[in-house]
Amino acid sequence: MDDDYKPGLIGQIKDKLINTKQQWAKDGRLLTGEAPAAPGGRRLPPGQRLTRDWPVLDLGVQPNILLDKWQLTIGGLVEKPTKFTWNDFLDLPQTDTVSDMHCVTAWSRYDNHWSGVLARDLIKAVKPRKEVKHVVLQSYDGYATNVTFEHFSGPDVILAHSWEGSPLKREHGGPVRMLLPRWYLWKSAKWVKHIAFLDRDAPGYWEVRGYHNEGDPWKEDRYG
Ligand SMILES: Nc1nc2c(c(=O)[nH]1)N[C@H]1C(S)=C(S)[C@@H](COP(=O)(O)O)O[C@H]1N2
Ligand SMILES: [Mo]
Repeated sequence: MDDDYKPGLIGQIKDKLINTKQQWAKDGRLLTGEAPAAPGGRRLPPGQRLTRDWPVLDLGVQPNILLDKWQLTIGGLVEKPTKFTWNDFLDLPQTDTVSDMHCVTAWSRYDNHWSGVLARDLIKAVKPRKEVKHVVLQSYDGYATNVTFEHFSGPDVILAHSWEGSPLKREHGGPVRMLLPRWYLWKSAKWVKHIAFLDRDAPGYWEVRGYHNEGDPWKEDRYG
């Protein structure tokens, strides 16, 4: 973690919101105890409600990264550590996906259209070594989250720069955010800056504050 939680940023973080979420984690708020969905069954995971708008959730800092300053660096156990500029990023294969979002605060939003670079295409470009088991996503606001390499390699995992045909808005993580649609949305780092491929796990911002390490909405992996 190169520059986690800089003091200057910490000062701006909405402590109240964070404390509330941590308290929810402690209390086990929103857990229904329902069983995981049967295969081929429902679309709305247990305890979730559908929303048509798109709430904004973050640590209270929405970094403004100009495209000519934007960089995505890839490090850790890879054959080709890489620094992508905006143009380099657009030179990678571009793909459109459609997926649902499930936030641990209990809203879900269906049929989001994303455009960007599939994690699979990024993996092809940087070639992780075979010891790699975990991935850490680090963001311009000091946020970090961890996923297994298996999760990161899913066919629907995308580094998105557009939503519904328009550039992703700053409040939703533009210029580029991750989308890991099979996991609660806290795994989908906004303003992604650095991706590290590791042979060990490294729990991120919410994972060390009471959230589950995995975050499967079908198993209600809300808090861990
Ligand atoms: N960089 C960064 N990414 C982040 C967060 C954050 O605070 N910083 N919050 C996470 C959480 S808890 C959620 S629910 C989603 C919210 O994404 P949205 O604001 O686009 O709905 O972003 C996730 N990614
Ligand atoms: Mo969240």
